[in-house]
Amino acid sequence: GAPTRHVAIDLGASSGRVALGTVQDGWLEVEVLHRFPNGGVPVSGGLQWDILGLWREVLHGLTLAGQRGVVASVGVNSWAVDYGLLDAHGELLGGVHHYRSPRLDGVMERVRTDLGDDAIYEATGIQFLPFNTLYQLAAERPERLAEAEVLLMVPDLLHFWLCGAKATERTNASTTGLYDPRTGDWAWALVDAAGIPRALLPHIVEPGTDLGELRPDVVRETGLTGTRVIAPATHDTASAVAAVPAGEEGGWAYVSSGTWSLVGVESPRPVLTDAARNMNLTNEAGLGGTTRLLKNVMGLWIVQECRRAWNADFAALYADAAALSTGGPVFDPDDARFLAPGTDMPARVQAACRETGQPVPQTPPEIVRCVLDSLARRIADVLDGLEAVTGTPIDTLYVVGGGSQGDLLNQLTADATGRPVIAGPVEATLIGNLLVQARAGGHLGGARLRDVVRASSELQTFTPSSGPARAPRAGTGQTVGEVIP
Ligand code: ADP
Ligand code: LRH
Repeated sequence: GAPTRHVAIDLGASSGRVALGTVQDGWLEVEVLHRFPNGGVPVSGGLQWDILGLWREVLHGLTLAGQRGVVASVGVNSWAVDYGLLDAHGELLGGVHHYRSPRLDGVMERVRTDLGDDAIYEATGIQFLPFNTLYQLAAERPERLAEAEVLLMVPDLLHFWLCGAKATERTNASTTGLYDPRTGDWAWALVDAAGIPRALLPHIVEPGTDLGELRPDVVRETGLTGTRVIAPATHDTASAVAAVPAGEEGGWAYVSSGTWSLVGVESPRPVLTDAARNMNLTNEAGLGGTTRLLKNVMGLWIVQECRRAWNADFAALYADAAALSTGGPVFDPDDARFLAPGTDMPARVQAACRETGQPVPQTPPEIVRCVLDSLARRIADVLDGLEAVTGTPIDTLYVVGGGSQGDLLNQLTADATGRPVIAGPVEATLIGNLLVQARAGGHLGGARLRDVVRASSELQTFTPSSGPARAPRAGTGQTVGEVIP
């Protein structure tokens, strides 16, 4: 058939991009038109996103896309949990708070005590993380909530600015801690118990929903005409998981690697067992009614903040870190002390090693190596936990996202997990976003989404380098993950 063109806007916590995707005969070509930095803005003792600055970058990217010709559709995805509040006139009320804002200090603890952990987890199946939307709303000033007519998650807010629709797309709704993964609706009893006005929460729509046409002001600004706004899987991690280049073989897990390392499996249904809760696992919505059963691991955030502190040449740093010997100190990267921004991040890493009686990394390469070793170790532990919770062996690990460019972390992850790591695509989120739009427009034919990803991406495999790190699995009668060096 004739090629169609779609624009994906991917806003990550550390950077954003606008890309043009061309789809033809089960093949996707992606061209990134515009990249821009993103991050928290410290203001008035809090931390916010520069949402208007991001919107300006989006408009600029759309203008570049418009210069290339006809664009069938556009869709936005972003990081999860954060939102804007609109008043009755559709005006944004104040700013968009950052999920690492100190306004959340102590709030989750209070809400957990008030509502009870059982009630919260049974209703939502979401990992207890201090920034879930449930807790953020508890930190709102009552006046701001009273003035608000509707809450829109960040991608939904941008869709509203693009086309005027007020809807919440399902995958991102599922990150809020206000969503029931079994009913697929808001967790109304919990919403009521938390004192959140029901009317704040818009109706939930599926990924692939046509939200309408561009508003006249956006058409004027960008030069795009005839372009539809189609919701992708608006949670960046959902789009990334949709673009994991796995076949139909089963037995695989993924790491969506960027600011966070989202480590999980795709499950046909939510898992809200005691085992899942004890592991503090998240059940987020994926494409086609699947569940992303995963865990938030602190991720490359720790390295990003070290980098900010040092202002160093990172290629050289990684090379020096790779030359260090194995068996160095490791710490728990999910310790809450690493959540907040700060140029004292290297000191926090050192303190964590010191407190556990290990050698304290001193130089930047030693510290980076220590962080990567710790992430790899943590990913391995989460995989073992996921196997135990689901009863399904994990033989292969797919790593997608910006972090999949890090050869050192990929190799350390293969070594720590004892599984082959298949790295790429780097722009999985953009790809997932584009393919959902293309499919919604009827431009993918019957092609399986992940087959298109595989056909269109270059992947790299990392093999565990030392002996069989894992024991033979009971019951399967075979050794899995054994690698001949
Ligand atoms: P997010 O969507 O959370 O902003 P990305 O998926 O864009 O994150 O990934 C950004 C991360 O990718 C950075 O923190 C950086 O550590 C990592 N990264 C990017 N390029 C490289 C590279 N060449 N080598 C190693 N890591 C890289
Ligand atoms: C990754 C991500 C992750 C969320 C976090 C807030 O960008 O969306 O899935 O938990 O940001």
